[in-house]
Amino acid sequence: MNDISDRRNAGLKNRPDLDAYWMPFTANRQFKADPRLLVAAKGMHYETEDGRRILDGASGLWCVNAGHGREEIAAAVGQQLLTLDYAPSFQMGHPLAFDFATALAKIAPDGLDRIFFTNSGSESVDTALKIALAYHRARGEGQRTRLIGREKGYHGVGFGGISVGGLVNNRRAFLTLPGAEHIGHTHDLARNAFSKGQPAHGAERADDLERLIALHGAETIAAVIVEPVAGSAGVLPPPVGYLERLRELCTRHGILLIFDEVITGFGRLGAPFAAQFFGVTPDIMTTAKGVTNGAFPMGAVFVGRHVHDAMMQGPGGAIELFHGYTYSGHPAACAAGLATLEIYRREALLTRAAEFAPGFEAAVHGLRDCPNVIDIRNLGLMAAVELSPREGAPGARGYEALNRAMRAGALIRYTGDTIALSPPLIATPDELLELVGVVRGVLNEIA
Ligand code: PXG
Ligand code: PLP
Repeated sequence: MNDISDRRNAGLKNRPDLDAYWMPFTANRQFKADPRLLVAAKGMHYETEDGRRILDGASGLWCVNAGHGREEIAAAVGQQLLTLDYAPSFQMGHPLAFDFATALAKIAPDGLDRIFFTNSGSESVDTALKIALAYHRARGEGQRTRLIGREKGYHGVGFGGISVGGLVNNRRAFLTLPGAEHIGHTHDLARNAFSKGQPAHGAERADDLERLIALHGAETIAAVIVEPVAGSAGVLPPPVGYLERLRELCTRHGILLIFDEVITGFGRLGAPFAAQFFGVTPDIMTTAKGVTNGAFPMGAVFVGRHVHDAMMQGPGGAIELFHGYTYSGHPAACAAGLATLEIYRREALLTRAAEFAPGFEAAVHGLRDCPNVIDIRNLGLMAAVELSPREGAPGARGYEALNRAMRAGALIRYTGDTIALSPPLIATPDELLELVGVVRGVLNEIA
């Protein structure tokens, strides 16, 4: 049975064979013993295989910013696949890729108006790191090869991304690039627990970059990459003044600053991008997820005009960047992206989070008195509730929260013992309160 509605109607009786699919970032044996299957989605809700409606408190995986089942996106993709399903991306073009890049450039932070297309956040990150290296080389500074990330950072799963990434489980079993180093993270419960919005303490953690500069020499450093708000690590907004300080240090030392906006991009904070929200402009910005509302795999790297132009040198017939993907600027992805941007524009979704952030903040911080809560963090329409780990079983409370929330009718994210909320930007105030209410019930049940 292939038809999704048939499968939905058949419910549990029609459960697929679970063995062949090796699931990503999942405890496969645990999942397959007690699977959680979603079969349909519309607006703010998923539907499970047993026909229950689940409020989406996570925008899928931080990507379905305009809510589920948007007909304009489906129609645009279907139409495009029948008009031009695929066009070679190397040495050939098609109109939609140019149109979509132009449309993205119009909402981009100042000067970041040259767009390189990828298929995911991981590819966007690897692309940005490679552009940084190639840029310095093109300017005669090929000795700038070090790439600096931050502890607790998540930059996807490519070899570049895990090298600058700072989540140890994502690195342990693998090789990482030589020359990748890390500045310290900003998670500081002692000084900042229960901060509303940006924490007051920790701008000086940016000065950690000076330690690496003193150790290696700025002339060996190509780029610094950070998430403006760390997402996967459990929603860590930057301390007041921190991003400004990083920007200033990078500028002073000729180091490119890369913001990884795979989660913060496309309205999560109440501005199109975190760069605009914070008023700090990086040299390169990586995006994915919300670029197509999660409906089609795609990523986009926003490159500063100065970086791009420095590489448009040499003989006219020379390829300026030996990099790209079979599916860079895929016609259907561009169609999905253009339809997504139109929805964002028409419904003013890229600034909507600003309107609802204060109410969401108040509601989420109302969970402070629930059992085991040791911190609550928030910015825009993203928030985290950190629980103390159960004695001898770190992560157990987080996993229990996911399962209990599913049973209570809401999808949340968890990482370790931190629960993360990032509802679609179409959420009504009542739906935001409902989501927080489910979390309250769940927290009160967890021993
Ligand atoms: N950079 C950042 C900042 C991300 O958040 C990626 C890169 C990689 O994107 P792709 O498309 O290759 O997955 C991400 C992705 C979670 C979670 O809930 C976060 C992500 C993906 C899946 C789960 O922690 N972020
Ligand atoms: N592996 C092989 C053998 C290939 O031919 C290609 C692309 O032509 C790739 C990997 C890269 O695939 P993609 O361009 O989809 O990233």
